[in-house]
Amino acid sequence: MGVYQGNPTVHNLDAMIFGVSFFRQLKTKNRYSATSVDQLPHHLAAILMFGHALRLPIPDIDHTDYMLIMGANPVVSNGSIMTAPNVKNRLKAIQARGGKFITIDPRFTETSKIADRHLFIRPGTDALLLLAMLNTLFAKDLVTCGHLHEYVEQLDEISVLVKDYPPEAVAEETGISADEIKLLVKEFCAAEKSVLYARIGVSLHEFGSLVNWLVNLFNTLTGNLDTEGGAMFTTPAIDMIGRKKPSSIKHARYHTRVSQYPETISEFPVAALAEEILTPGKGQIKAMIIAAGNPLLSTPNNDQLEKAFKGLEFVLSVDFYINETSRHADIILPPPSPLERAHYDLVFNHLAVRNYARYSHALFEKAEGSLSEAEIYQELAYLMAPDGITEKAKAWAKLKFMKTFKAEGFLAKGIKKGPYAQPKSQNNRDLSFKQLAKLEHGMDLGPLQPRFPEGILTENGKIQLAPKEFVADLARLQLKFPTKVDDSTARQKHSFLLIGRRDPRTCNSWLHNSYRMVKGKNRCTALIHPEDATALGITPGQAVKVTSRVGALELAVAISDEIMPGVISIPHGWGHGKTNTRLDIANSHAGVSVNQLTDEKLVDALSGNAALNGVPVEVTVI
Ligand SMILES: Nc1nc2c(c(=O)[nH]1)N[C@H]1C(S)=C(S)[C@@H](COP(=O)(O)OP(=O)(O)OC[C@H]3O[C@@H](n4cnc5c(=O)[nH]c(N)nc54)[C@H](O)[C@@H]3O)O[C@H]1N2
Ligand SMILES: Nc1nc2c(c(=O)[nH]1)N[C@H]1C(S)=C(S)[C@@H](COP(=O)(O)OP(=O)(O)OC[C@H]3O[C@@H](n4cnc5c(=O)[nH]c(N)nc54)[C@H](O)[C@@H]3O)O[C@H]1N2
Ligand SMILES: [Mo]
Repeated sequence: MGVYQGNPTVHNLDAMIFGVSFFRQLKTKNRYSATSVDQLPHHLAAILMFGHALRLPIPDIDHTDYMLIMGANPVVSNGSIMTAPNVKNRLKAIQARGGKFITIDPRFTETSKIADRHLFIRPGTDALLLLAMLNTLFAKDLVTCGHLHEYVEQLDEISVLVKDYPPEAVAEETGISADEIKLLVKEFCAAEKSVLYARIGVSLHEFGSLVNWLVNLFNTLTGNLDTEGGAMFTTPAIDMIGRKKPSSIKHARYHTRVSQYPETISEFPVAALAEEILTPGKGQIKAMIIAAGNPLLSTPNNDQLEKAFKGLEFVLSVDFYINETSRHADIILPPPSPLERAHYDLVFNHLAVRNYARYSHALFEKAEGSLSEAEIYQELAYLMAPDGITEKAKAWAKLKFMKTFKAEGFLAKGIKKGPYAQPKSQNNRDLSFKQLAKLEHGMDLGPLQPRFPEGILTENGKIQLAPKEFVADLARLQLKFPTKVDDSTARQKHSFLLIGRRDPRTCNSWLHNSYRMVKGKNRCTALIHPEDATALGITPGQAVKVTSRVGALELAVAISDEIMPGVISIPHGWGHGKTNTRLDIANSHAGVSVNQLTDEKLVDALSGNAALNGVPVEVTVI
């Protein structure tokens, strides 16, 4: 049995509580989710440096004077591991108080358009840039850990590791000049409060884990970790981290059967899913449960995964759409829509730029006879219990009958145990669930507060600056980018590096089910630079064929100097045309799936996270 939980799970209270526990009770190690086509490297850096997967640094955007944004486009995405409503205004406010923000991206993005400066970077080379920035810190004697001085370990080791990476050594490969790198560091250190924020552009990346480690290092060694205006940690009303130190490092405790990818926080990288289904032998996956996900469109090498799914003996999907994945299901269990259920954000309160709590009541009654997601998972637990999965599952089944356990009970308990409950809590707020449920707009719990040293959850209570896993992985970087630069991989004639793109009317693959979200001018285009277009003899709107190791696609070109030469950008989530059964999505609006080009073998080797950015492709005119 295998399980894949998609991204909407974390936006769904019932799925978070009841789904997650149900899947745990299946006792299968074959647990997959959208995490490994997303933020897995962030978790790994947090585990190894700070001791917990959710101890994720969040940029204190409302107080910073200088923000470096690397591989993120918050103006379109709304933030991500920086949950920030109205992010555009928050960015402009940095400028209004005399500060600056700068984007580093292979594309001049919607965020770059309002930034003070934009720097093009060649996809996949961010680790080199960060090593050079750290090198500059040591060379210019700018290292300071501020209030965390006593709580860091292995600083000397870092100074040695970054020695081989002066800005001059990485300028050509990254496309950013040595002077520019030095200026970035100078400005960053001169500002009173600075923060480096990096997101999916560098997480879905061959060196995603290294990059996230180096980002945390840079914030720490400039004295901007856990300080106002820097990279801070949240204090949510329901703390999913808990106060106890974790008993073990939740990484590489076991590995996948075929490619030996490591587990992280009890799940495997989804890049391994197809081979785990296709490869015969003991432990081969024969059945899948898919919850709130569409891996056949959202994960690398769609065609191979589709082939794998066709061979499965049983597929169950919990989804309200027939999508590329659920159409292979024997049974689809449709949950109510988001407006028919109550919500409390268990996860995103951990990622938000301000502490807050809000409980949203369901806006509409769910249809009579339909099951809530809580009921679906409890019912499944019950139905499977007679075969004796676990004692716990049986207990859950019983609870279902007694109808005593509701998400609200979980929330009430969580808030009571949390930091705002006691009358003498740090904020004297005396929060309870009952009170929260009455507040239509929730409760503002104030700006982010320093959490360290108490919040450092490593074994010895110190920040690990040089975890051995990252140090060892530097050899892989060195192998890919030998210090002597040659002009090979990235810039072979007419050879491109593929990156992604999001736009405001999409959310991964599923908003494309709505005609209103896909209608209008074609947005599923391949963006290339005018120089490349001229070299290939392409005119705007012309169709091209894009080919990678695993597949090929045909789509129209858009030409713009807002993309770096040698780079091609194609948005993901499109491609419902092949399979969508709804007539209102005309094929002309369906687009194509970029994940027919992304390669399941191209991963961040340390975490197994898919490298969906920086994929080498060929472009030919058709
Ligand atoms: N090339 C490329 N690929 C990418 C990315 C990229 O940048 N480039 N981004 C990646 C990222 S960051 C992510 S998070 C993944 C997302 O990948 P997935 O997590 O697989 O998400 P979707 O493909 O959007 O599919 C979500 C499904 O959940 C259903 N759904 C929505 N709400 C609910 C609900 O409340 N309950 C249930 N049961 N179902 C619900 C929708 O109908 C939809 O079918 O895609 C990844 N894929
Ligand atoms: N409208 C909309 N909003 C969304 C989503 C959506 O699909 N649509 N998805 C949601 C989800 S699940 C997530 S995870 C977040 C993601 O939130 P963001 O991380 O902000 O997502 P993107 O807009 O994909 O931004 C990634 C940027 O990285 C750049 N990039 C690509 N490769 C590289 C590289 O090698 N180096 C550098 N430095 N940059 C690179 C890309 O050009 C792009 O501008 O967005 C969320 N919000
Ligand atoms: Mo995501």
